[in-house]
Amino acid sequence: MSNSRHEELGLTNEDVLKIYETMLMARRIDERMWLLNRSGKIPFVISCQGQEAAQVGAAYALDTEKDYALPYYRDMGVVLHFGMTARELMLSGFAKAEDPNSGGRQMPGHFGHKAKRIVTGSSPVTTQVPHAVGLALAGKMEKKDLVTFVTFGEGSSNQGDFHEGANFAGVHKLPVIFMCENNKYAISVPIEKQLACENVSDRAIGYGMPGITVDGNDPLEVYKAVKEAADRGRRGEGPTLVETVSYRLTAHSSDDDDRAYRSPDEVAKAKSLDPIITFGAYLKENGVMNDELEKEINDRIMKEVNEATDYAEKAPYADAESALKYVYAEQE
Ligand SMILES: Cc1ncc(C[n+]2csc(CCOP(=O)(O)OP(=O)(O)O)c2C)c(N)n1
Ligand SMILES: [Mg+2]
Repeated sequence: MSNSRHEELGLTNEDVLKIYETMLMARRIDERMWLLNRSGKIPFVISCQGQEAAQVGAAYALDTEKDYALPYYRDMGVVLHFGMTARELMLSGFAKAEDPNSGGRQMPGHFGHKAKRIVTGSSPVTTQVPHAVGLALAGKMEKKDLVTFVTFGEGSSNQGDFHEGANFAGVHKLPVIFMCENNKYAISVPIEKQLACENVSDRAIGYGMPGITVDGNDPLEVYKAVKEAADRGRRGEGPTLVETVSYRLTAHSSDDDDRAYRSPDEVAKAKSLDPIITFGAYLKENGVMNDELEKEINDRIMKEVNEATDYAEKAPYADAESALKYVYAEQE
């Protein structure tokens, strides 16, 4: 029997099951957050749905002990792979004191976890890009074996921060992986009205780095591209731009109504390529998962999501007195 695609990439059955589990965990947490938002329990959701394959496939190609992740707000799959837990994400959703991301000070989706090498970001889109470039420069100066992995949307690839960061990383051959999660929309603006070039990856040539566009619904394709980019970075050959093409399966956020600017037909068509379903089917076709194992995984994940929800709902809010902590220097 010939090797399956994941075996050709050097991945075991255990590896691909782990990728699937992390993708499914991200999806189930996200779905729960929408329910909590619609029932008035959490203030805001910004979804990863439709982008889990790109996120987890990419993160799986990195070294979580050495590399740094600079995620953007949809990257639940990335931060889960870097070790953030369902409980931590729910604490952030409920804005509770114990939330490691910001102690309940920030909106959900502003990921940050020092011990887990997840660098906190700001609300203005693309500010994480120059941060990733600076971190890679520091790593190079200190001769550390690390790459930085930064993500952003295709709309955000129009921001100056992307172009300045990419140029600097190209000139100085820094170990940065720029990953654009192209989900075809920037809020209500469709891709045709965002870019005059065909692919976001076409922009790489201007900054002296390779650019590649891959199917963002296929975690194995994304893994392969990011693995090659990480290897290049570690060899001192500089940055890479990877574009993953998928589709935003939900509205932009819990405050958006996407019926105003796209048709239900278009969304239904994209749902037929939902990576949770297509990667699940791949695992079954290749004898890695059967119906029984699929149910077992799903049940285990739902139990964890339920426990995380209960814990975070009951957890205390931050004390009012702590509101100015980290804003002003503390007196000795
Ligand atoms: C500098 C800046 N301008 C505008 C916004 C408001 N805003 C938040 S998300 C977003 C759309 C970004 O689209 P894209 O980069 O494609 O990412 P997606 O949300 O589609 O994943 C905008 C305009 C912002 N946060 N920061
Ligand atoms: Mg987008």
